[in-house]
Amino acid sequence: MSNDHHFATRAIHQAYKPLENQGALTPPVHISSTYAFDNVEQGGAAFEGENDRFIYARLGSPSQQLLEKRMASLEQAEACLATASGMGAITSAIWSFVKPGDELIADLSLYGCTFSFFEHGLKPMGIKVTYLNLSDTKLLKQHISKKTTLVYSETPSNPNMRLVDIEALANICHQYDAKLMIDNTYCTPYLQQPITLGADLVVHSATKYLGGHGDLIAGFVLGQQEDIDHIRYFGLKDMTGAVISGFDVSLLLRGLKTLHVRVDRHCENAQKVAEFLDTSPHVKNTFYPGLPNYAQQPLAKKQMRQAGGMIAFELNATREQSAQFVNALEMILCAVSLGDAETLIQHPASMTHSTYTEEELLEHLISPNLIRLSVGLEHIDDILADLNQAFESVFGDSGLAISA
Ligand code: 3LM
Repeated sequence: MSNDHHFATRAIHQAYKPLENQGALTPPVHISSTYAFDNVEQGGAAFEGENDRFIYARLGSPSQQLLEKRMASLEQAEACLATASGMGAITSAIWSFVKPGDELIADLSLYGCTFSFFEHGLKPMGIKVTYLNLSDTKLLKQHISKKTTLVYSETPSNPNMRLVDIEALANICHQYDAKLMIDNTYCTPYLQQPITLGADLVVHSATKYLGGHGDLIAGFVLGQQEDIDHIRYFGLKDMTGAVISGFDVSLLLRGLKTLHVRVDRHCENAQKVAEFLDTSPHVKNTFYPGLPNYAQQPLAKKQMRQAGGMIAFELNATREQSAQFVNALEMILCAVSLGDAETLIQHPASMTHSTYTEEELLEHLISPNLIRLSVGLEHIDDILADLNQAFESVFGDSGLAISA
């Protein structure tokens, strides 16, 4: 199937023909750990890369290859590697390209375990990590040098919804032969395709919207064939061993089939929830790219197809009252992770971003009062009603009427 077909069609059909597989609509799941050869010569040739036979599941499997082809098509990337987790994707990719003495420049706001990997994995190995506010493209221009191997950012960032201009950053990176690596977990390729904007590598936690049902942990790295081969045969094979299981490949193929439909509804619900929060007298700030008062809305319109399903907000309240608000919710679940059918809420300073110290949270623009909401697929009236009753429970009144 060519890339002329629409996203939704490729998410369902790319790289698999039922009629060439005994009519099976759902592709078979390969769980074999090893693959047999006709003889030693054929096995030897496979190890030399002289034929395309599968060898051992740490290097890939037929069902993994199908998933990778489908995902590469959705991200408009030349190649893709599926991994056992988002952190498996991030660590396998970064370890493949940095060595002691190199510099990695990262945006100020990062998912907690990515930050922890930079602090406790890369820095002790002699890799310099510099954090900059990459929303201000000028800062990259001022700090990048020939020692910079990688520039790394999420957009929107977890948890505070800041954006970076992918195209502008890529142009600067390429003047210095540095690679731009974007974590596209929040958007998925349905809403944003960093490679088409000049990024060299894209990583995902597929645990989130791509799987979509909270029943798997997985990741992806995407980029040019040469880079992905290097990550597969070095970063993953020899360093992290973060191999995806055949069962998770199957669940992910299923998740991808409905990605566009689910994400459309996540965005529709999140827009209404963000508007509701933004008009509440109990909410100090609502960070959502779909709000007219969102500072980076022009950039959101330029590089994102819709505003996404994630919202961050701060209450006009103490940290204790913010926790009380989360605890007062009845249908909405207090849980980390995101992109599931269930609406999930959490307090980053206590949970996902507890890898940052109090000082680091402030330095990295993550307010200790911030609440993160992953808007799910329940009926919008029920989501708003639950938020409303939590406002009443903490503040004595909701401050407004619900209008979905
Ligand atoms: C979370 N995030 O709740 P896995 N990149 C981004 C992410 O949000 C995540 C990863 C990578 C959350 C997980 S916190 C204990 C739970 C932007 C994960 C890592 O290895 O698949 O979890 O992805 O924000």
